[in-house]
This record gives sequence, C-alpha cells and structure tokens, in this order.
Amino acid sequence: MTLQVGIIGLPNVGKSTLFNVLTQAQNAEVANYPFCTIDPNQAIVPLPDPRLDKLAKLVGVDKIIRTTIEFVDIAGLVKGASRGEGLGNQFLGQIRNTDALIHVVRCFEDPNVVHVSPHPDPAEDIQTIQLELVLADLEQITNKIEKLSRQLKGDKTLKPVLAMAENAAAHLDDGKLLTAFPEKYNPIFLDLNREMRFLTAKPIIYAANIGEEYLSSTHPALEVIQSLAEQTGSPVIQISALLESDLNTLEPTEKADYMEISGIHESGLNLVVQTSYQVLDLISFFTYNDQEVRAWTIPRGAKAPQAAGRIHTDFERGFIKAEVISYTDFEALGSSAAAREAGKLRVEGKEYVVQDGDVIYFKFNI
Ligand SMILES: Nc1nc2c(ncn2[C@@H]2O[C@H](COP(=O)(O)OP(=O)(O)OP(=O)(O)O)[C@@H](O)[C@H]2O)c(=O)[nH]1
Ligand SMILES: [Mg+2]
Repeated sequence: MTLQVGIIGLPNVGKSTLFNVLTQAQNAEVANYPFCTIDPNQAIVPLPDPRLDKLAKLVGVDKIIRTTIEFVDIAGLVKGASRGEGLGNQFLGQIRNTDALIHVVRCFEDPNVVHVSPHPDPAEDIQTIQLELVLADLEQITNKIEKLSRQLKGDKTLKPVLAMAENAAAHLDDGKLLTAFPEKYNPIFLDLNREMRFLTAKPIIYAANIGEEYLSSTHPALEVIQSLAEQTGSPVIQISALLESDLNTLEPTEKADYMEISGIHESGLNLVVQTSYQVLDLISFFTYNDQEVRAWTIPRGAKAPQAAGRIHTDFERGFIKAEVISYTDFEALGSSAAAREAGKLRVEGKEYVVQDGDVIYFKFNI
C-alpha cells in the first residue's frame, strides 16, 4: 500500500526542485523554462521516523525497513488545462491517480525565472489551478450524470446516486472544491468518489515556495494562502526548494551547521513527507525480529487483524492475538522482556484499534 502524492502547481514554481529535494536524487530535469517536465517523475520516498532508528538500537539490529510514500512530479498546469491547454488533459489524468496533492505556490521573486503572469500572486495563482481542477471534475460528473440518467430507466435504485451526483455537480458549478462539499462523508458520495477519483476531493497540502530570506520568519503571502486553505481545512507549509536542493550538495555536518545558522529547524523533506502522511490519515506500527526492525503503514482506526494483514494476508485470516507495547513504553523500558515485567505488554484481540507507534508481535494460526 504505497500511497501516491502528486506535486502540482503553475509552471516554474519549483515543483521539480522540490521533487529533487524529496528524492535526494537529481533525476527530474530542472530547467528554467515552462513544461520542462513532460513525463511524470515518480519516486518512492522513505518516511523518516526517528523512533524506528531508536528501536533498531534497542533491539540490536542494523537493518531498518521504513514505510514509503510515492511522490509524482507533475508538469505545470496552465489556465485552460481542463480544455486540453498545455497538454492539460494528460497532466490532469496523472493527478487523478494520486491519493493527495501538494500544491506548490510560488512566493519567490526572481526576474530570471519566468512566471506565467507578470508577478507571482499566490491567491490568484492558487485559484487558477483550482479552477482547472474544478472544471475537470465538473466535466467528469456531467458525463456520469448523463450515464446515470440513462441507467435509471432500468434500475430505480440508482436514484440516490444520481441525486448525489447532481448535488456535487451544483457544488462544483459554484467553483468550489469537493473537499469543501458538505456531503463529502456521505457513503453514497464516498462510493462515487472511489469510482470517479475526483481531483478536488483529494486532500491538499499548500507548499509556499519562498526565497531563503524569509526562512526564519513568515512570508507575507502566507496569510492569504492560509485563509484559502482554511476553507478546506488544509495544511500550509513553508519551504525553500532551491535552498534545500543546494543544501543537499553539502556534507551532512556542513548542512546541519548551515541549517542552524539560518534558523531552519526541520528540513523541507521531513516536513513534506510528514504532512503528507498526516493528510492521508495514516499511522505506523512497528515489528522486529533478530534481523530487522520494520515500520508498516495502516489507515488510522484500523484494527489488529487488518494490521496483521499488511504483513501477510494469512496473518489476517489466522489472527489469534497481538502482543502490543507502545513505543513510548518500549523506549522507556528498553526491551520487550522489561516491558512484560513492568506489565506494559498488552495482549489484544480482534477489536483492538492499533495506535501510532505500537510495537506489535502477532500470534496467528494458519
Ligand atoms: N530564486 C528561486 N528560484 C527557484 C526557487 N525554486 C525553484 N527555482 C527556479 O525556478 C526554475 C523552475 O523550477 P522547476 O522546479 O523546474 O519548476 P517547475 O514548477 O517544476 O516547472 P514546470 O515543470 O515547468 O512546470 C528553476 O530555474 C529553479 O532553479 C526558489 O525558491 N527561488
Ligand atoms: Mg517541473
């Protein structure tokens, strides 16, 4: 279950630069002209999680297997993309396959890097992109409504589905994102969304790409981005893609020194990956044996058998019980034997809702 996060935005806002930072590999072509990214660049990025490193030390193994997120660098969208402008349809199709979006907003001024309009205007730039996503969804749902209306003649049970589609279409027609749709948790809408994969129903992270001079403070544009983001409850992060990509060319100690001097507390990589994890509503649990420690990803709210099923489908079918130690207890006590002695090893059954950071040993029968 590797989830995919698409990096979107206008041309020349720093998407590929951010992507390169994420992968630490300079394999996406970065160039100072629009549409330099034609083929999607995909990268599997491990989720940094210091708990896992600590766990490896405690149990005395070297091998660490992290969970991953896949990032896709998508070419710049322009006004009219939903009508096919600037290879728009192809790019919108790539976005449809993702689970969440990072919307990169250009907040840096640089006369040497052309922008689609005379000056970057974060609010207007965001709306330009979002309008294209809304129009693309509207086209999809209009087709779906036509199809449903035909099918309804033979199958009356489709009536509530059609009503929901019409309701969502009216919402989109107002220029609004489906993440702000009041019925977004309605099971009928959720089914429709699973089938149609609406672009504007995906969680969004707004990434303000700022010049490094603003890194230790807050860029003035952040407020306006934040007020737009609030409408859908989306997180906003501040990054300096170019600076981070430059930092990656330094030795690790030099990099750490520079970050400290510049007042950068967390690398953009960590911020982007962790925020992605958060909007996807995922948590991690850990397993270990005498060779390795490993992190696994599950949706928040998943129960023990489902977690076991991530490791092997047989584990889910033959699930008997789970021996669970919370990460905090494991770290404090140092080993599973010590945790057991202190009464911190719990035996949990089928209904146990796995918590982020649980260290689990599954008992199963196959
Ligand atoms: N001054 C400055 N330049 C930046 C920054 N981020 C990116 N750039 C430059 O902007 C240019 C375009 O960056 P890309 O990352 O290729 O932009 P993109 O959004 O992927 O563009 P398309 O793929 O064409 O849509 C490059 O010359 C980058 O070096 C930044 O924070 N500050
Ligand atoms: Mg690019």
